[in-house]
Amino acid sequence: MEDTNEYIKKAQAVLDANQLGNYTTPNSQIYPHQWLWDSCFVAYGLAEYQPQRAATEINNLLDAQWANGMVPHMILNPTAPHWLGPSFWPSQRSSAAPKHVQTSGMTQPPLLSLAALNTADKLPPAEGKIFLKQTYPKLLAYHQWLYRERDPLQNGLVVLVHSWECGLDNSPPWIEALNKIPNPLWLATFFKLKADKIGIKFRHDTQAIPPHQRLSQTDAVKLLYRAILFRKNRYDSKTQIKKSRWLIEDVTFNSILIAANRALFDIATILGEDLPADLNLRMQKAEQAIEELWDGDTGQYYSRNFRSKKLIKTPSIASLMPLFSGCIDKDRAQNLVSLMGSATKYRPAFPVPSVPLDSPYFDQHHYWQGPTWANANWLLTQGLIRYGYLKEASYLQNQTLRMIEQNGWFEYFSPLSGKGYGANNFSWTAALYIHLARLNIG
Ligand code: 2M8
Repeated sequence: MEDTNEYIKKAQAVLDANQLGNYTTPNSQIYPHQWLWDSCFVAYGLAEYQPQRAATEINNLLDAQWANGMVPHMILNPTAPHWLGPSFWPSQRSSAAPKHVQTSGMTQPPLLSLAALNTADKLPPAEGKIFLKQTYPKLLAYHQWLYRERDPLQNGLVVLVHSWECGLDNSPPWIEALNKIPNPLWLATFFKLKADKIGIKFRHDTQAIPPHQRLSQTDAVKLLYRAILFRKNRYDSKTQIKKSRWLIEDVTFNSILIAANRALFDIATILGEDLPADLNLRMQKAEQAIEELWDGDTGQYYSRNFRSKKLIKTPSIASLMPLFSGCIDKDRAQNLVSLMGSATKYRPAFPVPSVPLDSPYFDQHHYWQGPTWANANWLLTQGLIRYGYLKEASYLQNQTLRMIEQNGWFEYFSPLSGKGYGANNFSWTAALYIHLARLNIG
C-alpha cells in the first residue's frame, strides 16, 4: 500500500493540473471557471505546502468582489466553452459588478474569512499579517453585504435566492420547495412535450459523465430558469427577495456564516480593529437565530422557507451542518452526532451520504441526492472536533481518506461501495485529502 505522502503528492498533481493562472478550477474540463467555495477548500489544501498560492487563490476571489461587497460564486474564464459562461451571466447588468472581470451574479457558502485566517496562519508571520491587512476590508464588506442585503428582517438568518448559492444544487429540501412553485405555462408545456430532454445532449457535463450521475435535465432547466429570473432583476437582492417565491434560509449556509463570523472577529482582533457595532449585533443574533431552524419532534435542524416561515422538513446532510457553526449547545450537538451514527440514515460503509439512506430521494449515484462528498465530510469532521467528539472525527477522517485512496480523486462517491462518480481529478477532493491527511485529531 502506498503511504500517505505518496497520495499527498498525487493530490498536489491534481491541483497543479487544474491550476489556471491565479486560481484552481474544480476540474479543468467539466468546471473551467473559479468557484467560490471550491477555492476556499482548495486554499485549505494549498496552505499545507504552498501558502503563497493559497493566498493568491483567495486574492483572486476578492479581486472579483462587487462594489456592494458581494463575492460572486463564479469568476468566469471567458474562453471556456461552458453552459454557465459569460453569455449566461452578463454580470454587467448590475452596476455593482466589476468591469475588469466577468462573474456570476450570486454568491456561495461564505468560507472566505475562515480560509483567509487559516492561510495567514501558515504564511510566515509578517507575510500573514500583511495578507490579513489587505484582505480584512474586503472580507468585512462581504459579511456586511450578507447581513445588509440578505437579512431583510434583520433576524440574523441570511436568505438565499437560488440553490446554487448553497452549493448543494439539487438537495431535496431545495428541490421540494422549487417543485411547489407552479411553472409558467410555457415552461409547463415545455416539460409536458419533454422538450427539456433535448438539451441534455448539449450539456457538456452529461457528454463526459453518465447523465444519471448528474443533475436531472428537468432540475437543470428549472435552475437555469430561476437564475434567468434573477438576471432579469439585475442581480438585485432586494428586488429578488420582494418578487421571488423560491427563497430559503439555508441551514448549511448560515452555519458556515456563523463560523466565518467568528473568523472575521479573530482577524479583526489580530489587526487591532473593532468590528462595526451593527455587524457585531447581527453576528450575535445569528448565533441565536439558528435555533429557529431546530425541530424538536425530529431532533434535527432544517432550512426554512422564507415566505411561509415553515421549516422544510426534508432530511438531508444540511441538517447536520450546525455542528460546523460551533454555536449550538452540547445537547443539540449530541443529537446530531447520534443521528450521524444511525446505521439506517447516515452511517453506511463510506459516510456521510448527502441524504439519509432511508430517504425516498436516496440514490448512491445522483449528485447531491445520495453520494458522499469530501467537502461535506471535512465540514462535519471540523464540527465533531469543535464539540470534542474526537473518536467520531477520527473515524470520519479515516473513512474519507481510505475512500479517496481506494477509489480516486472523484467529485463524489457511493456511500455504499466507495466507488467514485462525477468528475475525476476534482480539486476539493485533492485539497481536502491533503488537509485531512495532515490533521492531527489526537
Ligand atoms: C456544482 O455547482 C455548479 C453551479 O454552481 C454546477 O452545477 O455547475 C456544485 O456541486 C457546487 O457546490 C460546486 O461549487 C460547483 C463547482 O464544483 O459545482
